[in-house]
Amino acid sequence: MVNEVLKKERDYKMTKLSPLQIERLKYQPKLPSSLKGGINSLEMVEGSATQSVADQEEIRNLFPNTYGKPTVTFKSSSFSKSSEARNVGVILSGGQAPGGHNVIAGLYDALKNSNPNSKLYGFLGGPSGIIDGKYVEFDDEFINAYRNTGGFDIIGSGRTKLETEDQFQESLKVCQKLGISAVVIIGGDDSNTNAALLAEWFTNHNTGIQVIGCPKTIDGDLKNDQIEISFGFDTATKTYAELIGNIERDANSAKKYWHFVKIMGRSASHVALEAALQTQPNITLISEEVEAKQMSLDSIVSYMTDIIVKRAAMGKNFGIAIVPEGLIEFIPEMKSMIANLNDIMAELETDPSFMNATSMHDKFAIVEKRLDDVNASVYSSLPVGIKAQLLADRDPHGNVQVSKIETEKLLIEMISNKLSELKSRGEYIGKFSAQSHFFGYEGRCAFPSNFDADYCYSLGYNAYALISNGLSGYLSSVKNLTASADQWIAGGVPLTMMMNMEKRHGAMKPVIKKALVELDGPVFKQLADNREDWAMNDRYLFPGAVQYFGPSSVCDITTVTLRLEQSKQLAGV
Ligand code: FBP
Repeated sequence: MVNEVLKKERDYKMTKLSPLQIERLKYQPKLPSSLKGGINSLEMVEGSATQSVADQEEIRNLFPNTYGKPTVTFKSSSFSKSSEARNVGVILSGGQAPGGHNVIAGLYDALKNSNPNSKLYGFLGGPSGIIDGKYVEFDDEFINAYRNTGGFDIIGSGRTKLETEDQFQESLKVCQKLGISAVVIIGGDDSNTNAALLAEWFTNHNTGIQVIGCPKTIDGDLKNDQIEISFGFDTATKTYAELIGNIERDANSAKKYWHFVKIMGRSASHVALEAALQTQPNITLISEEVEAKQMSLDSIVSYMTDIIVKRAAMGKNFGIAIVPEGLIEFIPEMKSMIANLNDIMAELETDPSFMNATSMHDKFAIVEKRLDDVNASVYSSLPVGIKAQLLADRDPHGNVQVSKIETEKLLIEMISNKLSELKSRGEYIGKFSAQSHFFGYEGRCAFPSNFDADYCYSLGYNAYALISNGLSGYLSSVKNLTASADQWIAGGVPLTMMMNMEKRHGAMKPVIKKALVELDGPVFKQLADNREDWAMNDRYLFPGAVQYFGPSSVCDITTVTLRLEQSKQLAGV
């Protein structure tokens, strides 16, 4: 039945393809040369044993079977082995990111290349699909309809956290019913934490089922020495940069608005930083810098107001300000208040007086009573809308849903108040008229850029190489990404290598460590070295739309972030 519904949906879509879709379906993604000979002609080379990035003893104790394994790389071999048919399941997990369909296409092609009788099952609606036994079986026609397309609609996604004994038992039953001996989880840091837990459980229970992760997230925060970039970051940042460039041109034409653009990326500011380097706006806030400099909300507002007033004195009553989505969590007084609030919310979720409170004001009062004194006064000083947004449900991993907090509007309101104050003291403030934007969902399902199409296909293909070499608890890794695709290096990195202990839902849990913007790194330095110039002089850049056909210099370029990070590594800095 489920298959039938999906089939009908797909068949309808196939009759309504746009000219671009028709051409993109024909695009053949590039593979690293080591994988081009096929799955059965690969040699696996082991690196040295690994350890977790922090909290080694706790992580080792929690993952006794999968901890400490070596990194691996693949090289092509002239010896070709035969492979038995296998059944594999795949899950799309967390927020959408351009290229997810190509990971599945790469995995499918590798599986069939290895043995045409192998089967690939897609679990529906994210990790809950493997628990509830909701799945589809892919065939050529199904996969071909989604090659090089954006979105996760091939099987849908979800944010269920796989962590309980019951969930693992149910997953095992479903895998055994379908004869599945390996599961691929395509997700970000939290979803790959799920993958690590499931891998450990399956190994510990001698199930013979392997688990492999693939690094997905537009946020760009799942990266380290082994993972150069998460997929989707390239396309999403290019999409936001196109939109910001368009807004810059509009602002520079009409010269009457300040545009405040909040940009997705959750905690880390990689997306905001990359979009800023591509477009050179007047103001770019970076959450990690705000935290390092211990900037209060008031000092951020003063910094921005100062630029607005100076530009007004030059006759420029317009500009662009970029605000990273997670800013609020990095402002010291807010961070402390949110941490306190998260612990309280974990208790209040089961407290009838809070859950049944009919007015928001009653909820605010309950929360303020429970918060520590300082945190209560920070919370109560916020506008009502922001206070309510901070009480919205946590995601299943216990994170505040920063996409729901309108920081850009909070800043506009506070800057307007500060400007009124200055005006009342007789200072010249020009005219301040602001527009707010939030770019996030617009970029998550765009057609994958050529880079993401190639990278994702390679990640999926490589995931099966890891499976066929008997590995579990590994993340598919493809490196050397600023070189041409044939020189990319395919391999795997143990998931436990990226883990540390963090507080979630009020308790310490093993999680994959998020990569935040490095303030001493070349990417942030590029912004820091130029922002004074960009603030006063309009140095706007207009990157335009992602291009799929045309010269390689236009179609195959990677992000500024990746280029700068790679040049640092090449220089051995
Ligand atoms: P993940 O890739 O980490 O799952 O999140 C991506 C993301 O787009 C974040 O940037 C954003 O904060 C969040 O998802 C929004 O979540 P939702 O789609 O549930 O609104």
